[in-house]
Amino acid sequence: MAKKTSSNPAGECKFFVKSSVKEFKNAILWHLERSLARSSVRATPRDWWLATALAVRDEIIGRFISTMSRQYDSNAKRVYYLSLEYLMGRLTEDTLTNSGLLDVARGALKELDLDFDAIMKSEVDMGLGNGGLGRLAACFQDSLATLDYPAVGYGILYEFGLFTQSFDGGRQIESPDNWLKFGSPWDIVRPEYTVKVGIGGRVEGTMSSTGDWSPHWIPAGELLGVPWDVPVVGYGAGTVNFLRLWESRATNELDLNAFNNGGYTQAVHQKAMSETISKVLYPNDKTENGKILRLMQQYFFVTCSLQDIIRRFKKLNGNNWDVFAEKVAIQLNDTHPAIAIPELMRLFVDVEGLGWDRSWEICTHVFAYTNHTLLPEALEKWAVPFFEKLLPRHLQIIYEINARWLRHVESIYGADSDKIAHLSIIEEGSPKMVRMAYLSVVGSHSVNGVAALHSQLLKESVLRDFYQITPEKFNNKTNGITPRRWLKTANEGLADLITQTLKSDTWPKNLDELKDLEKFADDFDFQKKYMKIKRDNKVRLAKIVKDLCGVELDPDAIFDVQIKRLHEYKRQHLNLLYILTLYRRLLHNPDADISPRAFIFGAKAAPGYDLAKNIIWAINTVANVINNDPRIKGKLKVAFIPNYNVSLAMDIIPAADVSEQISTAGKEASGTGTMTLALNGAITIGTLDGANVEILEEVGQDNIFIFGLNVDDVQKLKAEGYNPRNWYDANPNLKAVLDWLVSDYFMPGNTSAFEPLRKSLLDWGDQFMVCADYQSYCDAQDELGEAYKDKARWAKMAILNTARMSKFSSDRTIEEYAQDIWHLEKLPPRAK
Ligand code: 26Q
Repeated sequence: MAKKTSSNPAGECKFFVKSSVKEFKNAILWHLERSLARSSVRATPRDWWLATALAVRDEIIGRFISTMSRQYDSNAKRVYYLSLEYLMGRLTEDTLTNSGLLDVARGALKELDLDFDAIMKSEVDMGLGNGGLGRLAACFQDSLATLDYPAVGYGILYEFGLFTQSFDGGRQIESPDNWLKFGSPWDIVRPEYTVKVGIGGRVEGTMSSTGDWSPHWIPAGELLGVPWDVPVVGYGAGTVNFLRLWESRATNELDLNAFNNGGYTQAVHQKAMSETISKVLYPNDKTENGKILRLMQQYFFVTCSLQDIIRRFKKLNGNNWDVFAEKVAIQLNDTHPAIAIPELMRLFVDVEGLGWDRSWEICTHVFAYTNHTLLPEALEKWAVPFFEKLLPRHLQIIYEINARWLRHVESIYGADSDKIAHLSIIEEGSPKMVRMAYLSVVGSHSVNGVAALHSQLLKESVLRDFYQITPEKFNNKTNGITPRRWLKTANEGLADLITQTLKSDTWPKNLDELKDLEKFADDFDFQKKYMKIKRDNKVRLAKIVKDLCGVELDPDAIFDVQIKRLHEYKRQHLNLLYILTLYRRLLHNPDADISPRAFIFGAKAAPGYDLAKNIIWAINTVANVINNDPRIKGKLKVAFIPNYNVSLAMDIIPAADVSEQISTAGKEASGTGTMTLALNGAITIGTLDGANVEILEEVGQDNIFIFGLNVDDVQKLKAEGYNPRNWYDANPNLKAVLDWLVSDYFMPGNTSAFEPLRKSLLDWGDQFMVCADYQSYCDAQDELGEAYKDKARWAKMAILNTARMSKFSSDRTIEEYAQDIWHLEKLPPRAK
């Protein structure tokens, strides 16, 4: 039995924050009156949420301050996580969980006659991210604080997060997510750390007293970066780190100059331009080349963060640059912050007056780069003329980095022009492009992928030439998810059952303890309790689905869930083809003995991604027909939940029976939804792609449904010349459902509605091999449907999935980063 309280002090669950229900209730009432000027009689649910948030903020602020002074006093090394996205979701409930105040707050609100869950729903999601990459950054912050690592997450305080999605006639409509409209109790402004940011202009040079040419940048304009800190409370509240998010503002000087010259409107325009930079998150989760504002966002938050890091460093270490890499580790979350490499060079060489070689030595010791994609078309590139206009000095520095790098390449391969062209940071063409991934590899000491398969494929494909020259840089860090949010907060029923069964409450910090659940996998009593919790969660989700989609779900049906961004490579349309197949089968034989199914989707499409939007429309249209067809007696339901976000994920995941992870093999770098779902007892149906490979290793082949082509098969089939028409002609079911989709049946009078979807498969090459995987997917789905009929078998599978997910705690991932890449020491709080 895992009861680690005495042998594992780090796992001890003593919370640093303490408060009684009565004290907490009084604090809420105090804030309601003093901070919000509200009487309890007139308070709205939002007022109550805000007062509760302020009360918990008071409780953690002491820990926040003591963490900062401890990190400062010890002059410890810190890791700085640079990410353009943080998909945090709601903060209050998770902060309550991590500070140990959840029961206290629940009790306090109950004494006030309020429904805790309803009050918590007043908080708007902090949706400053697109999907997996942004959510990973959020999970990492939670783990860093929980494990007592000194860390700061840097990013942008977007005024508008990812767009809000609704449906009109089944089609996606986007509207702005004005999440900050009424402010947030979790953002603390730090005006004293405001920094200046230059933009545009030209490079001038002066000859130094020693006869060296020293270039410097004369920017054409300047703006300000104002930092807002969001506290990140570790589980147990021993360490409270923070996210520092930058807001762009116009400088007063700029306004005044233009104003004095009579250019009032110009002044206002410039102010608006400056403040546009942090206005909105780009809604693409694959690179969209060519948006200059995006490059400005990247540079803006990178220079703000680096200036902040250098300020902090100097305060403690003066100009002792020799120790910089002993105090600072910087992780680049994809190439989005890669401009940090030339920017740190500029700050060292031009501003601090360090020589090039010494600066480069420090830089390459400080930076590490995480890659999140294998799709070559998604690798970020910026046109050289853009750089020239926006960041002329950085362009020079990139050219210098490249020249030195290519000299190194030449020293290995000789004057092999092919090799040099392949490895150059600058891609020839018109216009020339800066390859940000190459810049990141050259400027970092570590390059990692996010799942074992992905890291392997990186070495074999997109970064092969780099791997050959510097194999020691390449490593894997399989992603993880925080069990605090994704089990303890999201699935309280299951969390309580685990605590009771293991007779231990330390598992949220030590997920390996879950392995001890294995011995209950066959225990009838435990199975019953486990499946009762699942059913309760399904009842709750069914209510949400009814409210949001108007669709009635049967809690005894299989809840089959696909929640992720909408992408052809993720193949939501393969799922749709199976739904059509089942529907047809039922129409042919309404009494067919199939397990009733509820297919549940959540997915946003990038606003400019037409085919993704066509797939959404198709799913909604088919859903509408199926849900209203009395002939199939409710055996099949399809619900597309609008505006999928972190909060909805927390409602959906605990209620899922089946997790759809059906990307084309070799395309999904990792996938993290797959981990949250399996932890909550959903059985994966998936391809051998990304993290699925490692999930299979952990749960064993009896507890997962694997189907389809693997990476080798995909490559082979491509090489042979894949022709989707052959698969269509050879498979009557596939043919039937694809033809059905464009018939009058689903969209009377508009048979061309889903032509793009059909054509993408039959006429445009079926790039993601939907046709090739169709039959094998249907077979796996049918097998899964059969397996569900055996309740004991299903319960065992679900329990074993929960028990065997410990590898995928983001604590494990962060420990690996800390040891292998950052060489970072923990700084635990002083004893209480
Ligand atoms: C870049 C330039 C311009 C505009 C947008 C972008 C952009 C923005 C976001 C490009 C990519 C993203 C996000 C990518 C992402 O979420 N990738 C996912 O990362 C997860 C965490 O590692 C993996 O689990 C997923 O497999 C991967 O798709």
